[in-house]
This record gives sequence, structure tokens and C-alpha cells, in this order.
Amino acid sequence: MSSTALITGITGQDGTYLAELLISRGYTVYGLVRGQNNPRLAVVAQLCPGVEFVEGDLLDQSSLIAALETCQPNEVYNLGAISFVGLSFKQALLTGEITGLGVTRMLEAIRTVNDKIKFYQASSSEMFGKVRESPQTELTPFHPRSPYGVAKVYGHYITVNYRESYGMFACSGILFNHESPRRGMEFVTRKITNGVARIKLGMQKQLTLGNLESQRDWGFAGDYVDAMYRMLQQPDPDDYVIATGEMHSIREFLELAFTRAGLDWRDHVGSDPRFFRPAEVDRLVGDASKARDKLGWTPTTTFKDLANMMVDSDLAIQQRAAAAGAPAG
Ligand code: GDR
Repeated sequence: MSSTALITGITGQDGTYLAELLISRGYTVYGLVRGQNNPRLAVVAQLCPGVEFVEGDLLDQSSLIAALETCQPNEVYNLGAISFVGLSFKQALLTGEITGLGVTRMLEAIRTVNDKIKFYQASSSEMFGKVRESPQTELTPFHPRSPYGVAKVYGHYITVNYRESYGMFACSGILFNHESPRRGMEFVTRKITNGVARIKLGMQKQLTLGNLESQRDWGFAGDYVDAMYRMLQQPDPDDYVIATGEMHSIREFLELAFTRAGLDWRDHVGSDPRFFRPAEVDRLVGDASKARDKLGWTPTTTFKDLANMMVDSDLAIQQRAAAAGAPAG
């Protein structure tokens, strides 16, 4: 019998990669969409033909119940959130409502409609924040450093709690940073690769960033959605760290990205206090041994390949836009 999945956050980077993966495996895929006239829906429809849209909002309990009744999914992937750490400092309450309480609303909706639906929660390495140990595992204590990180800790623990309280098949993937050519422009890797492409083509001269000292464990989003899928195919629900195990600085990413385009980043990168955060997460690196052992999951894309892939894609996008005489962001 074919399976059906409902994805929240369908218009985001991970939503489209996951939808593609599930469709290739024969799933019927629904994406939860909120509001009206969402310009990203056309992009999703183009990237993942076959995705069906259903209305609903993580702020609106009854809409989630109605969406589940409409789709009758076997699996729900909760990727919807205010996911930009910088924004969460400016919209702390809304972040708590969507990124935190939104998880409970979806779990309650599942309990109401069909408590056999399997649930995936997008937890985050930002929960580790001011890290207590390195590398971080499923057992490392949390110390979040932003309203986003705090809301994700809440979402993580409420997922564990519904699993333990009601026997629900609820899993959390603690995903470290994962990037791709589809990454939003507000995140540092895409901001850099888009900037590199525009500088290379003479469309801008400078790229202005914040803290270049922080270090992250960066993987490829296409690999990471496969881990989400694998978690829900296990005999028992559990939590998993998903990471490459390698840590690199923003400077290293700058070096690779500018070099790919034949440029020297030192000639083009400036600093602006606007892009610094009130509290920073300095160094994150994950240990994905459990995922490797139990899910058979391993990352396929190196840090250098990831940077090159993103620069090449942004150069192609900007070249097409220049040829068409239109700005491309
Ligand atoms: P992060 O990703 O906060 O790790 O969360 P982001 O790319 O926004 O920042 C990474 C690091 O780069 C520094 N930085 C800048 N960041 C942005 N966005 N813009 C800049 O100009 C800039 N300059 C320096 C940041 O200070 C930070 O240290 C991402 C998100 O996808 C989360 O949703 C997800 O949960 C985690 O990754 C895992």
C-alpha cells in the first residue's frame, strides 16, 4: 500500500528536498501552506511536481486537525518554523509560538485524528548552543543561545514527552547546519555564494557580514532529508544527531567560495554590526555515530564540494538573470 506524508515547511530548503525523496519512493506528498498568495508555492510546484498543497498554520490548532483529516497521512514531518536565528531575536514571542508551541499543536492534532501517525520533529544543533562538550551527541546537555534555540529545546522535549506519555511514534532529528543551492539568502553560506556570483559578474563590489569567527559542522541538505526519512522507517522511534563530524569556520567557507570564482575574499568582505547576534554560538560539531550504526546513514558531500556546488549554482542563476536583464536577488 502506498504511503502518504504531510510536510510542514514545504516551501523551505528541506521541504523541497524531502518532498522529492518521498515522491521518488512512491509517496503521496502534501505540503502544509499558510496564508494567501505565497510566492514560493510556484517554486515548490516546479521543483517537486506532484506535491499537493493543504491549508493550515502551526498557530491554528483546528486547521492542523482539518489538514490531517484531509490528507490522512502515515507520516508527518514538522519542518515548519521561524528558522533564522537572527530573526528570532527580533520576534522572540512569535518564534516561541511557531517554532516551540507549534510542535505541541501538531502532536495534539495527531493524537486527536490518529495517534498511529508517525511524527518527525526538526530539532537543531542550536539547542547545544554554548556547548558543554565536543563533539555533541544525543546525550550532550542543551544550552541554547537564542529564542530560536530555546524554542527548539521545547519542541524537542515535547516530542520526547509525547512519545513517552502516549506511546506515539515520535522522533527528533538533531540536525547540524545543512546547506544547498536552495538555501535561503539570509543564511551565511548562501549569502556568501550569492555575493561571490554577483561580485564575479560585476553586479556588486562588497559583501557585508557579521561574526567570521564562528565555526559550524556543515553538510548537504539532500543527505540530511534522507536521514529524516530513515528515522521514520525504524521499528522504534528515537532521537538522532545528524552531522558530518567536521568543523569549519566562516573564513574557511569564504576562502573556498571566493577561490572557486577566482577571487580573493579579503578584497571584498566587510563587516557590519547589524549582522552580529546578541549572543553567539561559537563552535558546533556533531557525532553522528548513532545514525551511522542504526540508520545506516552517512553524509556523501564534502565541505569543499558543497561550497563549489553552491557557487556554481549561484553563478548560473546570476548569469541567466543578467542575460534576461532582470535582477536575481
Ligand atoms: P545558524 O546559521 O545560525 O548556524 O542556524 P546561519 O547561516 O544564519 O549562521 C551561521 C553563523 O554565521 C555567522 N554569520 C552570519 N550569519 C548570517 N546569517 N548572516 C551574516 O551576515 C553572518 N555573518 C556571520 C552567524 O553569526 C553564525 O555564527 C542554521 C539555521 O538553519 C537553523 O535553523 C538551524 O537549526 C541551524 O543552522 C542548525
